[in-house]
Amino acid sequence: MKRQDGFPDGFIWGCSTSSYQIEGAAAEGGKGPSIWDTFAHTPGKVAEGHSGDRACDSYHRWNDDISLLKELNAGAYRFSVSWPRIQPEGRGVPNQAGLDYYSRLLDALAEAGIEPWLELFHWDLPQALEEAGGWRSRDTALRFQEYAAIMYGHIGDRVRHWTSMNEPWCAAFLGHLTGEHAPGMRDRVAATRAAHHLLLAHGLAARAYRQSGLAGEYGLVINPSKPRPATLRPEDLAASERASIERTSLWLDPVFGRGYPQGFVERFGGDLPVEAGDMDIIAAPLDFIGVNYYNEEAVRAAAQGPDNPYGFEPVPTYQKKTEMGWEIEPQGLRRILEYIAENWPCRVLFVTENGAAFPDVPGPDGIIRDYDRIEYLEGHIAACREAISHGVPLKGYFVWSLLDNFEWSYGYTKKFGLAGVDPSDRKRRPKLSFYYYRDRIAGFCP
Ligand code: IFM
Repeated sequence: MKRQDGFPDGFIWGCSTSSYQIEGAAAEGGKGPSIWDTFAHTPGKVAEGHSGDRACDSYHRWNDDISLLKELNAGAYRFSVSWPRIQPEGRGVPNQAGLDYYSRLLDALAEAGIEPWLELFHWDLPQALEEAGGWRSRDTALRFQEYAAIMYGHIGDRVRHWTSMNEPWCAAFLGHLTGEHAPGMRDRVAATRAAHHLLLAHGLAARAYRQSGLAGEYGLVINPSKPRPATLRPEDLAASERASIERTSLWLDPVFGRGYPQGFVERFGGDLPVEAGDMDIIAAPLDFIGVNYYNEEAVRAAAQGPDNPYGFEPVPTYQKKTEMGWEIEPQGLRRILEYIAENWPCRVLFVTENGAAFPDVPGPDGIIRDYDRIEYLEGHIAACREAISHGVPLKGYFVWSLLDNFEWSYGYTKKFGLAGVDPSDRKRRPKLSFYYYRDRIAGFCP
């Protein structure tokens, strides 16, 4: 039956999660520590001293997650593999218990008819590699290639959609420039080196995938942004241009074989540890780009200094905000998709994350009627439909997130899930938005 909502047949509807945010079992099954285990256990780094030690306990309750996905009738589930579960020290022979965990998950997804979207890296770098220089070191990119090859060899035949990594901007800049994320550094040179090695790791892993002979689709997930200038003053226009380069072209230009953007090279090129051949590796052919979008913002020029390493800053805007303080601007999703489709030769785009944190206060009956999240999702899904009608090759949409989970430095204080997770027994409790999304997936939303 033809869909009533204007989305093409075959459009992929899914949900996203990530390993450290949901798995828990931080020291079980032979898993080694990651930089997020270390960071979360460092006093003052995460709200209320929270950590991913137990998270949603998906290491044990993965079946509950699959039941939710089945109830949604989701076509796809995007999850990440915990590198230190596979290689506790970030190198060497794989840990069988770790491989078995993902193998069980894949079997159950196959049985449920849900397409796995496997992501190799969502920020939980093995701590042992951090101690050897982390993403500042070229060797980490080589170790990533080794880890990727292990995954291709063990489960490659059961996964048709692969992504190397999630939002390398966050790993490089939040991790090494502002220190909000693990490993918590505040050093521009470190951030620039990390950016290059993340891209190199992506390229090495993508090339290894092609060489493996596997025939799935391979992509990279970024969180692009093209902030509005706060005013038309030249310095604010330049600030918005710089912000857009760091969030968007710094990643897409090299991946599409154009090298690093001039605006970045002029400022930080001396810190980019590029070696002969790197740019070709980074430009390994891709099947799709994943776009994570939450908000737009407006920026103005600001004095660069220890408290503002970017040299630009967001300005308050009039739009309604989510619990993260992020403005709600569905048309921003359409704009960024169109901007990417017009400026880079992407054959296919997916919205690999979109969603919002809200207070989620339960009613007297215990049910969370999260109308604000429903309105957010409805607006952004409508923006996707508009982008498609304007010619954007958008082929799917994933909600962030299936579950309330560990929201990095905010711990469990910010909730993005379609389902809550009871802290006492880890039971999943669908919110009203869960049923909204189920109906939206079905193509009929009353
Ligand atoms: O929770 C994160 C996710 O890990 C990466 N993208 C943004 C989400 C919300 O902040």
